[in-house]
Amino acid sequence: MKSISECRLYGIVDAGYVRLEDMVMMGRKLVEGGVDVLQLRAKGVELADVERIGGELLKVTRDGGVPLVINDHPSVAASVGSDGVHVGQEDGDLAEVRRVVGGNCFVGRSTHSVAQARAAMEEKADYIGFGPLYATGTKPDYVPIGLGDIAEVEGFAEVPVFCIGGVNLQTLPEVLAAGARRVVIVSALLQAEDVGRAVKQVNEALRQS
Ligand code: TZP
Ligand code: MG
Repeated sequence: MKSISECRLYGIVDAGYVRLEDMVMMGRKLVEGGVDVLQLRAKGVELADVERIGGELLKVTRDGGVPLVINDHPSVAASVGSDGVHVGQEDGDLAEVRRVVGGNCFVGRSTHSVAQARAAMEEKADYIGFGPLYATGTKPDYVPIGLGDIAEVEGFAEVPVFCIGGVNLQTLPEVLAAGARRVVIVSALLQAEDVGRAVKQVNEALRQS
């Protein structure tokens, strides 16, 4: 299976865009298209459903040789046996998250500023998300941080940095030019007419950078 440092394109199956009954099919499209790592993000969904869908997605990601990350719920990550867990700024300290998920599960942290990215290095996150770069309907309450701090964060980060928020085929060139090496793309993949083709186009652009 790919290690998180080998990953450049991070896809998310997000219940804000995908009906629960379609989550596994969408995960399969993303993985077969070629995302390097897949997250299950299911805000407001019953934990039992997150656990069930997570278990089904784990088979999909295992078949594809990519890690599965569960967002927000360390206990579900532990019960599903996912490869990673992702937590936000409000989700407690990483030592507690690690206590719940155990030593074989990597832990990612959302960061929204240079200071938060530095703090995530100190608390030994295994990777960080950095954004939202642009305003995005996927996380509507957050102020976009722009592209200006990407190079600085890439400069000091000792772990993979996944730039996130409003990344799509149109914005990707300037995101990469600003110093990004890895991206998370949510709506632009989930809403694509042909999801697999959209993933391949992004991977092509990433390869050229
Ligand atoms: N965290 C920061 S921005 C964001 C998250 C989960 C949403 C990114 O979604 P999109 O649709 O790729 O802008
Ligand atoms: Mg969270």
